[in-house]
Amino acid sequence: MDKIDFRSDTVTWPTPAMRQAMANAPVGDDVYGEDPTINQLEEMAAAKLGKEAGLFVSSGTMGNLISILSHATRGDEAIVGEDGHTYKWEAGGMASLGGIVPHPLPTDEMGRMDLTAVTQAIRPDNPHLPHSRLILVENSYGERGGYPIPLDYFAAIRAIADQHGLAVHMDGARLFNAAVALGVDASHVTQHVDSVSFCLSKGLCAPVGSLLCGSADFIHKARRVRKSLGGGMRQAGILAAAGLIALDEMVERLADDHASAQRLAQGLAQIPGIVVDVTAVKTNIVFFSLADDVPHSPKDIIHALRQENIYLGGSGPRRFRAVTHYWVREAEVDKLLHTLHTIVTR
Ligand code: TLP
Repeated sequence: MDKIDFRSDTVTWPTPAMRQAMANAPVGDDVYGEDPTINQLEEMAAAKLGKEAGLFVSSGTMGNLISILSHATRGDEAIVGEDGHTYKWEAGGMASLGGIVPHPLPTDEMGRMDLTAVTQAIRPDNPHLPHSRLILVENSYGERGGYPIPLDYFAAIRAIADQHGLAVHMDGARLFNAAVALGVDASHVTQHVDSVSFCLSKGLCAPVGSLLCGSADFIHKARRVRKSLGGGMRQAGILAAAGLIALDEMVERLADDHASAQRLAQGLAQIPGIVVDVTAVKTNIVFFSLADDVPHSPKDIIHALRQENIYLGGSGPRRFRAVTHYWVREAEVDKLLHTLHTIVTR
């Protein structure tokens, strides 16, 4: 990479092997279902997640939106964590484009909604009320430093959903980070949900794309919704080729990114004026803050780091977010630590 970029794992460039595969990918018109590379990727993704079918989509946001619009309709309600990505960071798409009412609930230190609160949020059959239709979950949980939520939570959510006839969708943008951190197969993480979307273009380094997976009937419906949103992409096998490599070669190594995040968090804890909870770092996202007595503003610090070609994201008035990935490893982590130490203590 031409810079040291900790702002997100979305900034990752495709690997040389991906660029090669993209150049050589067999393609066809995917709206006709004739792109062999996309068909292969959709089958591979579904098989890996233990679902019947998959759908290649342009982004995580689009995968979530298509899923929500396929499960629910206008006036329906979706129960969702108040800091969940689908609620907070997707431009209100479920409401603005689908007429679906989000019902946000607080989440705990892992990103879990309280199960009693979830049950109480489900509406009785009453013409005054929206129709509860969907529960939205996320794993790993972005706003909790990519916390890999243990699977018993999803089993409990499934039981509630079944009791009340609701569907469950998982935003698994960083599903494989969760699976690697939990030490389980990705299909175990997704076993309790009806549908799941995951991103190829974050830690897995593909340039574009996400997959939505679920039952064959659900994906049939989702394909129509994708078309209605303008998401039919024709010869996109050129992108799916990178996705095949992402799934084949880039999953296991996510453990390296988690190790980098640990190294970063432990190093940050040694810098006077930096506050970080090392124990909260389980995957590849590190949140940290400036102590009250540090005279610099986060804006100044981000600016000073940029002078050294290091990019870091702000996250709230005194808080930062650093995300580790394929292109920032030990040497880059150490450079960030060293430079930050100099800036914060000067
Ligand atoms: N998240 C981005 C920003 O939008 C915050 C990031 O840099 O982390 N679900 C989760 C949990 C995500 O973190 C993201 C991206 C998405 C969905 C959306 O993916 P894209 O960016 O492909 O639409």
